[in-house]
Amino acid sequence: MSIPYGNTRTRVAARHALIAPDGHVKSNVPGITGAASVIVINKAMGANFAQLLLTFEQGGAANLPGSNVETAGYFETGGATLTIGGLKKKVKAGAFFFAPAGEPWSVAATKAGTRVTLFQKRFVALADTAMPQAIIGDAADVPGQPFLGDPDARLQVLLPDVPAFDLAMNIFTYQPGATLPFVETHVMEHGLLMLAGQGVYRLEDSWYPVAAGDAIWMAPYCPQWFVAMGKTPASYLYYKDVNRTAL
Ligand code: UGY
Ligand code: MN
Repeated sequence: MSIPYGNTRTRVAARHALIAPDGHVKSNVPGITGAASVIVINKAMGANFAQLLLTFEQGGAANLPGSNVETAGYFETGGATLTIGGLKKKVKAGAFFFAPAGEPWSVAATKAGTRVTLFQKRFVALADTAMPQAIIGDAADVPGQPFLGDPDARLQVLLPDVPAFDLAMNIFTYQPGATLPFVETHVMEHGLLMLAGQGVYRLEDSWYPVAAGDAIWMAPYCPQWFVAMGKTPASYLYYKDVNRTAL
């Protein structure tokens, strides 16, 4: 979308935000080299997690130490060598991973233009439950299930939906005209990246045209709805906190 000078589709409200890519500004993120790193969402916005967009040069790297932060990541384009603790794999576009809290992880030998989205949160342990394990997978191997019975709105749940995990990372793909079946209002928070296509996102009482490259933050209880528009399917990657007690 071409935007006249002095305008942007970006909106940052108290309980939701739309971040269009025209406004991105890089940060230096400790441990990440040879990359343009954008902290798209974090606690400064009001969120309880961080969403980063890393665009690597050839031979870029990320070296993150083990800490109380866990990371879920998705390779939108490019490729690299990914290591999480004892797991090591060459990955390409469509790869995803989960690095548990306490586990160091790294990305090395990135191809030029490799784009990776990271979701990071502080892990909340669950009593009598083992730590979640490291994962490296390929979204192409994860079947899309009809969402609440609609075959035109398909959900790929990338990480195990078990109590050990306190976050989820999913890909939602809509055929043109398909919608979220109702306006959701829920305790879970979302970070979202539009991967393909376009549509309209309702966030609280505002409706936003959105397209590939846009990011969205939805605070807990932000009413939300989406319709895919245009002639090609729309898809988005999103984060959600799950599986923990109400109090
Ligand atoms: O998982 C979800 O809450 C999902 N249905 N929300 C969304 O796509 N905005
Ligand atoms: Mn939702």
